[in-house]
Amino acid sequence: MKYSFPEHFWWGSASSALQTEGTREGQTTWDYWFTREPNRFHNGVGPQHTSTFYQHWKTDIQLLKQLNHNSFRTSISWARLIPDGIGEVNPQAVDFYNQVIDELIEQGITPFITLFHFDMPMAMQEIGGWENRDVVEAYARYAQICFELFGDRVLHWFTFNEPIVPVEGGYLYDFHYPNVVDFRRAATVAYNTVLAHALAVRAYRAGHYAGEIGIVLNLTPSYPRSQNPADVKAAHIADLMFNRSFLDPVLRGEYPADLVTLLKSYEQLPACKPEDSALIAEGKIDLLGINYYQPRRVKCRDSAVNPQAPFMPEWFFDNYEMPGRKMNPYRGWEIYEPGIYDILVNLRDNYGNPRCFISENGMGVENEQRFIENGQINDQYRIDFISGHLTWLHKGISEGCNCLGYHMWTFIDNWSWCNAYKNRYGFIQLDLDTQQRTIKKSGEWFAATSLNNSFDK
Ligand code: BGP
Repeated sequence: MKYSFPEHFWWGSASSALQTEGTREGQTTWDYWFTREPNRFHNGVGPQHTSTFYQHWKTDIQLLKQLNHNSFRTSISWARLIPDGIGEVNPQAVDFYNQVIDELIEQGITPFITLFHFDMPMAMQEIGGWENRDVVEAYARYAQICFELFGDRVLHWFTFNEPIVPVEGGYLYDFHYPNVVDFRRAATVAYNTVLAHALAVRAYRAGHYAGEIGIVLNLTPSYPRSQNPADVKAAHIADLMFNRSFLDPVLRGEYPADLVTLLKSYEQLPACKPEDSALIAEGKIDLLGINYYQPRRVKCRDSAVNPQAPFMPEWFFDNYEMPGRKMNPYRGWEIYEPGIYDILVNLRDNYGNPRCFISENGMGVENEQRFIENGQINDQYRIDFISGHLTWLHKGISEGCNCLGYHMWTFIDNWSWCNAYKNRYGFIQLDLDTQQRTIKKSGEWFAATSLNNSFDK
């Protein structure tokens, strides 16, 4: 069967500043944390070992063109642009981002720009990071500077990439700096991130720029083990905590009432100011980026909560390992293609069918060298992964969902936070010693799909 996509469908990939660029003036939390605890990073490889986009941006953009990308998302590094987060703008950074943006446009690739992809300037973290409203203000200033510098050419802006991940990683589950385990502080970080988002949207609207502004959320549809009311309730709470805590403010302009009630009853609500609600309502977006990697399967808890244990989302559910689920064993994530369709249908039916696109989807695989045939990685599993998801996306579009494109994570194998280079995601293989880039079979498949705006399966 042939799967064709709407005209002007966005085909591309996503990356981020910290994971690709390399050497930078301003320090981020990642640089600092690595000096403190290198053992937290796979094989002790830290954020200085990137795919060197800062040096190779021009030839890398040629490779994007070879992949027939018509669009590409990366982020601006706040710490590169404003090394201490709040002071002087670094002119070399302005030159660099201008060159990248201009070259992308020159090559017919529409730049999509994220303002924050997990990379907090260390100077901002030192004064409390997202827990401090001064940092929220500093971010709003940074966003405004970006709009002024690049907003004449960048027409698709994203305030944050997966804003719940720094909340989970840094304040609940100990996989990002500052490694705090404290729900109320996590809720404060989440809340202040929403305020920062809304301030950036406000600044964008005030500047009357030609483009659009949105956010990228990692949506994990929550499936209950069964239709038993206790399982359904568990899935509902997981959905409130992990999806709707950001989805509702950015699409409806307010938090779900039952999330607020729940957190209030456990005394976990962050400090709010009376003027916040009006600001949050101003944060409604034009375009939603959806990162989809895995579903969340839950069931009601089997055991009573230990009242001495720190308050956690898991007070309300247990994770459920569905028998027979398809796994990506390297990343430990379930592969569930219909999830993409369920997300789109939920947006269509419950959120007014917003303009959206898949901003990340991908499969990280370990030791891909074993699949080399005639000098090229034959990653048929990745082609199957992509085409499997695209068929469900196609079904969503054919049923009226407003999905405008599909971006993969990522174009060249890159450094992946605590996993460093353990799992490779790229359309293009990166030789870490020589920095040589070689297109994988999936890259060729994607280039053909993008060119034809269709694929056969
Ligand atoms: C997303 C992030 C990316 C990227 C990707 C792959 O959550 O936006 O930055 O890293 O996941 O995940 P990981 O690197 O953890 O394997």
